Amino acid sequence: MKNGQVFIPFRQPKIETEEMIPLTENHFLWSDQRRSIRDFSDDRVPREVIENIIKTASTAPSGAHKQPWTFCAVSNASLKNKIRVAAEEEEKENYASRMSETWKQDLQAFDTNWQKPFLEIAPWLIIVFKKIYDVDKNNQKIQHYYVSESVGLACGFLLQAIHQAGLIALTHTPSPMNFLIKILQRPPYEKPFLLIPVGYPADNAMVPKLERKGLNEIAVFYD
Ligand code: IYR
Repeated sequence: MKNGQVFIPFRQPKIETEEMIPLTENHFLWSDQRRSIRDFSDDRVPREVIENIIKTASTAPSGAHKQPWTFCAVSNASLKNKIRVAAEEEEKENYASRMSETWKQDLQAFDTNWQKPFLEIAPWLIIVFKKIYDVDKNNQKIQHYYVSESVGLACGFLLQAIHQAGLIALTHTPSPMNFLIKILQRPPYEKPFLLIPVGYPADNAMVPKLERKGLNEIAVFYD
């Protein structure tokens, strides 16, 4: 016991270097297969799978272990329709006037536009909210720390868990996203962070042929 906190031993099996090198390489190769997909199939995904994926996301580290996130999982057709209509309204405005010319040019390779049919076709939408703070049973404010960093990490874990299930996702960012607070009736201390449709790829799904940056462009070693 230290400062009122119980500490328990932490042990994990040691992986030897010879095994670690192929393991990490294979994990990279498998991770490299993940793509953002816009063409979803409407095939259903069991709720239990989504529950497991969300539980995995919630294993992410967070500032002072406050776990400052709420994952709203929507499969209800009428709610998905409401979300699509509201998202398209904002995106129409974005593409028409709010986005810069450079931004629109940068997006040309992805062939995106204001239309978001995947918000209704995908069997699940996971809307991730960041909790700016929390309130306890007595309505006392609970302070949170590094909220965006923590929720960003949880979203990374979420995407990897989706990939591991053989499912696909899109990190969608309709902007502004305040309509999600209203539609999903979230409390004022929760702010929408990402809207992530989850499901199977459509049979005719296409992705742009992209290159990822090489190690020498993303890393600097000081050994
Ligand atoms: N939110 C818009 C624009 C957009 C933004 C990013 I960052 C993308 O990677 C793709 C699109 C939309 O979703 O269309």
